[in-house]
Amino acid sequence: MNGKQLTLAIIVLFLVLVIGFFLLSRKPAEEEQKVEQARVLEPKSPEVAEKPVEPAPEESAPAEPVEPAEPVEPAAPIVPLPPSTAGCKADPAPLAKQRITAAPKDMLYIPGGPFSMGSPPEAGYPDESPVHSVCVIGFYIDKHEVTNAQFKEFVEATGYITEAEKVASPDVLTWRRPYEPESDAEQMPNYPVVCVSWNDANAYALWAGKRLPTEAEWEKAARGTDGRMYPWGNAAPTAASANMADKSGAFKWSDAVLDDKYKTASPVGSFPGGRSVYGVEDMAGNVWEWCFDWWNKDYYRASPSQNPPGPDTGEFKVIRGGSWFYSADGARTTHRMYFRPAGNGAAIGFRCVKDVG
Ligand SMILES: [Ca+2]
Ligand SMILES: [Ca+2]
Repeated sequence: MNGKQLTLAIIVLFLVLVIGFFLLSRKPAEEEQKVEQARVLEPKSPEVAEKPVEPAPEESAPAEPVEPAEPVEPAAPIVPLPPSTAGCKADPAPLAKQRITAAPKDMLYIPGGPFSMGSPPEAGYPDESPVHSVCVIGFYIDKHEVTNAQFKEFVEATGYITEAEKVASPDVLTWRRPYEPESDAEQMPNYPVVCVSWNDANAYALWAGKRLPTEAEWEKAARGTDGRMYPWGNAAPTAASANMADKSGAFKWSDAVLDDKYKTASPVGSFPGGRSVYGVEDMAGNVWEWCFDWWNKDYYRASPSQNPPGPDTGEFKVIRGGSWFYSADGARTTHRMYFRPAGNGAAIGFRCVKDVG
């Protein structure tokens, strides 16, 4: 081989190496798409819908929960507004009627009086027992879960930054991009706000002149006074009842027959067939709802019979009602789930209540 041939061979070899490196380093578009979808839709654990006897919070986490490891700055202390501790008695009918008529915009009146809280051991998990009579003072509750449009109003008025937004990562889902980094809450004004922590929800409630519902208030608004299993009654859920993990979502625990048409959340009030007896919407499904109370599995064994405010302290806050990411079991009115107050997820939102007078 002469000098010219050697030079030519070196050049050819160099080109082969460059082209080979380029081809190997290029990831097919289809593969990239699969990785992205998996990150968004697959839960941390396939057991999410199989609530254990002693629920394990980490395994029961809705989609993509985020617990900020290092907030950029410490959150300003926000003191939660406690529920009323005044005496409780059933509303006289004329009073209830008057308050129903006088309800604030987009809120419904839940009459004061006793109701049956919890479920018997054979019908629920241990933390739902025992069934006990609880009296709550009449209160107003949001007809719908708080929406993106409402939360945006709060953020624009106060400059509030949610806990998820304080995590400096473009991959973290926030209320502004709730289901995947490309999703845009601006385009979904009537959807429930999600990826908000208990602290964020509480801050919104105070700004709105409201508060988060106690578990007892939430359960009464969902269940009424006749001990029903679901907001609409005791009939098993149908595709018209609630947005749950159905065939649209195709999660491992999805109901393969139900077809509610929503893979993730739905605009609030999309399931009028699932209204509670008081007319409250989406108390079963769509998104879990933060409650005021700390969660304690034994709380029902010794809770006060009037306006129970939950334990004094705890590690987790209660969430209620199930979601688009959970089986129909979560939609039972007595089902109790819980999550860390600084955590959030694409299947957790909230609604507020307001005291009378
Ligand atoms: Ca669904
Ligand atoms: Ca809900």
